[in-house]
Amino acid sequence: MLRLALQKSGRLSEQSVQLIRDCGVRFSRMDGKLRAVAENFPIELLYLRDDDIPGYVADGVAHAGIVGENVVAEGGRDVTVLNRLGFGKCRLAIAVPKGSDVSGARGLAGMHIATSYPRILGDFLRKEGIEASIHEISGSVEIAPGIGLADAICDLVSTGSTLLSNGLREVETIFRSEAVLVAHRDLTPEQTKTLDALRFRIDSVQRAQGYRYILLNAPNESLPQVLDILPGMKSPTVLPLAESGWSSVHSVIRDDEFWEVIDRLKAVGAQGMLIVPIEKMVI
Ligand code: PRT
Ligand code: ZN
Repeated sequence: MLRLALQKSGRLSEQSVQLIRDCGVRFSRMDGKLRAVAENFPIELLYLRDDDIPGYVADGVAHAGIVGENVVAEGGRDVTVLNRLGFGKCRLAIAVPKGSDVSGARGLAGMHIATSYPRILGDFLRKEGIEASIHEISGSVEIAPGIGLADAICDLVSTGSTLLSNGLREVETIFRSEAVLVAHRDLTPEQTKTLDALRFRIDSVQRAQGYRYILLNAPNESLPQVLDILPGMKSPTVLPLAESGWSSVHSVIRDDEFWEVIDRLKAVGAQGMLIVPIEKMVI
């Protein structure tokens, strides 16, 4: 049985649970319960505070976990980072009051910086050779300059609206983070096997998220151009339509080039395009 720790409630909880469900693992999530055993996969889920996850995994109480990379780096516990999961993206940034004339990290010399991330900030300042003092606070970091507690802050940012509404401006990003799958260093062969099976499913789910399946009809004379635009996984499937002189083409396209590909296909005569999401992609 592999014990997997997820954030109990917070920014990563929903997507962590969804990812495991997308991997075909069935479990019930009852409010208030701290653990759940999966019905069809040898894992047990533990719901914990995010800050506790690296420690539980390092100590082997949990064998793996899903947590923000920022929490892993700040905690300094010995865990292996296995997969980047593509959600919970944010950056740890230094910000100063809007009116300040500090323009880059160098300008922070001699300042007091408030943060909940003293380790990551300390490493950054040391590496850059900047002498500034770190004031550790556990929450509401963004109000520190306004109440005279610090000259600058170092906090997580995603949209930037918290900084903006507190009259702050970013000067430097010092760390980029997203949710990661972490594991204990010494797993038993059986635990490793279960974790590998889970990672195989995670990869298939993630790969599918970056692609869509496309079906279209094209006159046979424009097939060379259509196939040129649609490389597909290996090569596209081409089937004859009942109407002679026409073919149906099936392929996959990347999400990030979706509209560009559609426009080019239209321009070479493709019709009746059907684009559908892909649930899993196994290669
Ligand atoms: O209760 P528990 O200890 O488990 O949770 P928590 O309150 O400590 O963490 P939580 O749920 O807030 O965040 C969990 C993880 O989500 C973090 O460790 C990050 O990896 C990730 N994450 C992604 C964020 C953000 N985006 C984020 N924007 N964590 C926090 N924020 C906060 C930030 O601290 C600031 O207060 O949101 C505010 C800024 O947001 P914007 O959108 O205004 O820039
Ligand atoms: Zn926390």
